[in-house]
Amino acid sequence: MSHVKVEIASQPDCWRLAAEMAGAAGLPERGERVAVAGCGTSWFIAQAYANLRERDGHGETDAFQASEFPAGRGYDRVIAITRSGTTTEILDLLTALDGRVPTTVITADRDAPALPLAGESIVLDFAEELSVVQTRFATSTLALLRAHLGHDIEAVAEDGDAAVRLPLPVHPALAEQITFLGRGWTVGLAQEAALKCREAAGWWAEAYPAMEYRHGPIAIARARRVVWAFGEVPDGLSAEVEATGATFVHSQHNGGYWGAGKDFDPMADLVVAQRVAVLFATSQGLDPDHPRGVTRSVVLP
Ligand code: F1P
Repeated sequence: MSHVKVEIASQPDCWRLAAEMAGAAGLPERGERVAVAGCGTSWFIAQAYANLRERDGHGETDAFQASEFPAGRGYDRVIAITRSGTTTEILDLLTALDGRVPTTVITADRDAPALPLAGESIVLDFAEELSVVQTRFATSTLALLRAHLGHDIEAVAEDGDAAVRLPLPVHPALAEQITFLGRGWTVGLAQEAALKCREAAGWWAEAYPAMEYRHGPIAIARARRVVWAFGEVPDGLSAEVEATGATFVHSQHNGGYWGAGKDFDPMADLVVAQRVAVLFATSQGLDPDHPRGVTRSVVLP
């Protein structure tokens, strides 16, 4: 079995462990103006958290790719998310911010070079991964940050327990392309789901804020293509998608893929999408742990 399959299945228990660290030093105070930076998967987790923190009234929160961080802006704290703690853009950002603003790094490796560059560090070593493709470190980071916002992570983990087991709603033989949609904090999750399909399987996947989808991207929809929405769905969108011949997937649509008749947390949707990405890889005979052209982190000379 691939490492990533094991890591995906372990996510709900990792989220429970992450939630126990919600009191860790270095997480932002209520009212602070915060920026969160990451690259790749870590950037999408930063987006999801930034939206939730602001939505929940904890303070203005921005998310940036580490490489595009706006150097001139004033923040009360900058949080850097990096599984490896080796990504060049993250190390450069922490170096540039040193002494100017309080910083916190969230990483999986307590020996990572990012640690001494940050004021505070939070190490989720239980969520470290052998697969190049990130799953449980990313979602455990989000679970930690959500727990700090006061979310009930046990309820989220119970949805995750179902998500690691239930039948998959998309089959590679019937889906040549997937577009993921989200609203608010699930935009970041939709981006991450699409990245998983591209990274793990070289599968054509895109992602958009759901209200943006009608502004052009819907032209991609047709038979044998899938539109998969996380969270709230704009009125009328499922019918518009189905009119193109594409398949519309949502946890609650047409009886849903949960078969349980209740709303599930969108982090559980992401788990299902991760499983689909792995299936897309293995169905082509690819190794999802070692995707073509992707390295565990990007370390530039
Ligand atoms: C960031 C990252 C991963 C991506 C790939 C390359 O790594 O962009 O998200 O999947 O493995 O590196 P990190 O800074 O979180 O270690």
